[in-house]
Amino acid sequence: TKTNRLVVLRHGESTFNIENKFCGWHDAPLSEFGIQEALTVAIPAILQSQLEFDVVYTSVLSRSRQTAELILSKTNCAYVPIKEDWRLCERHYGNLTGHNKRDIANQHGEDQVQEWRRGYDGIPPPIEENNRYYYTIWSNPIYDVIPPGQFPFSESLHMCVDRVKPVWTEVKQEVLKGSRVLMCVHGTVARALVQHIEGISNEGIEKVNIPNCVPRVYEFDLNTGGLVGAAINLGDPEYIRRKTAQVAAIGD
Ligand code: DG2
Repeated sequence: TKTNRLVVLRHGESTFNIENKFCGWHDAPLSEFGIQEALTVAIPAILQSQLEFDVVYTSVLSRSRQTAELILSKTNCAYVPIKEDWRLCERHYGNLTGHNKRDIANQHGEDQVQEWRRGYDGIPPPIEENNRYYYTIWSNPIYDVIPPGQFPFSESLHMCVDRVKPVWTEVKQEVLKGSRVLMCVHGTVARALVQHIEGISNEGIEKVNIPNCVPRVYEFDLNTGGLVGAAINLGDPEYIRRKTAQVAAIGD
């Protein structure tokens, strides 16, 4: 049977990830470590598996775009087109945006924070005008493409799953036509994609955590459109386990 592969990847560590702050729609760049993660974790894994791409999808946020550009420039694929889509942005973290995850846990309790972070229908409180990032997010020109009425104030995983769905439908068609696609996205968007692709239940996806820069590879049967085998995370299993546990935790 003829098959084709698709890669889903979360961007490298951002300056907000390193400070353990909720980021969402704030456009934090990659940290120095995040750049190194792209160079020393994602790229060697992609080269070792001899993966090449015909098109790369990113969100309109710098951290996903920067990661994609690093990968393309170091894998002899600098000519590959990048398609930006706002619907691949991280979920909007509402009024949690910019706050330290541990501080929020100390104020509201760990269970509440984990419900906001991982609960399928956990919607963080909507962003308010006195939030430090309220105006920078609203007025960021990267969001000018958003249709009227669709600019969120906060989003659950469920809402993110719904907004990612039409993009996934489009990408799947391209994959099944033989296009080799890399999707360079965010933690919550990667979980939304994993749910669509692997058909995981709403309860099941709450337990999935996505580490930065670990390529997740899917193989599709081009005749049936179905998955061939399970997803494969490229890289050192011990490293992936450690990083996944870090993402799951609230941190200190
Ligand atoms: C993180 C995810 O998203 O945070 O928005 O803070 O992938 O863009 O770094 P990303 C954020 P958690 O849901 O893991 O707390």
